[in-house]
Amino acid sequence: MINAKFIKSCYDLKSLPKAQSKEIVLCGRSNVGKSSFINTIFGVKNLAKTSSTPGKTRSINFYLVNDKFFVVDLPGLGYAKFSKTDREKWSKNISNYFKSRENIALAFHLIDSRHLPTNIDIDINNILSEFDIPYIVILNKIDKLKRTFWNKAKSDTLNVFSDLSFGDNLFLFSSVSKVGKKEILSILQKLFM
Ligand SMILES: Nc1nc2c(ncn2[C@@H]2O[C@H](COP(=O)(O)OP(=O)(O)OP(=O)(O)O)[C@@H](O)[C@H]2O)c(=O)[nH]1
Ligand SMILES: [Mg+2]
Repeated sequence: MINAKFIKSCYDLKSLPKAQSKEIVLCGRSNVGKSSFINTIFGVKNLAKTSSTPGKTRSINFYLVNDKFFVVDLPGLGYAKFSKTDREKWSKNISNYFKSRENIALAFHLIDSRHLPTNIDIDINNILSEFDIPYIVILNKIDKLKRTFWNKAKSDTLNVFSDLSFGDNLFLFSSVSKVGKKEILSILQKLFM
């Protein structure tokens, strides 16, 4: 049984909770499905707030799973309707978060499986690599892609991020069809449960 509860929302890095538990982090472009991923993986419908309008998550949100580890929902990067100042502030916040938080055990970088990785995805990958954060790339919303395109989505991603290996640190996922849920839960189980 998984027990997940909301801990707090932080609007700046000064108010982050004490780093007393390991944490896993959800990052990626705005609207790629980070909050939905949390709800799907932990089986709680509205644990993390989702929205069809991009830019829903505007704070760093902490959840505690099984009283053991934090799950962190980051705001999406690159939402065009935010002011440039806001986008730059959050981009900096997120970079500083990865730089300063020593208890990060794993990051899930969600990428939209329907498109090639964008410049924002490349920026995120650079941040994770720069600060030596172990990460897994999730090709999300795979329910929107016909099966005949699944291999192409994988190989397009591998062409951009050549260090990835499918089934190890690259997975297909969907919060709608639940593809990939079993595999991700098994990774978390090995890490924490
Ligand atoms: N078809 C499909 N839609 C999804 C999936 N995951 C999320 N969505 C939809 O995509 C939209 C955005 O989902 P969120 O989970 O709020 O995305 P987010 O990455 O947290 O967005 P921000 O907080 O704005 O950065 C919502 O309409 C979701 O229902 C998926 O796997 N498949
Ligand atoms: Mg969100």
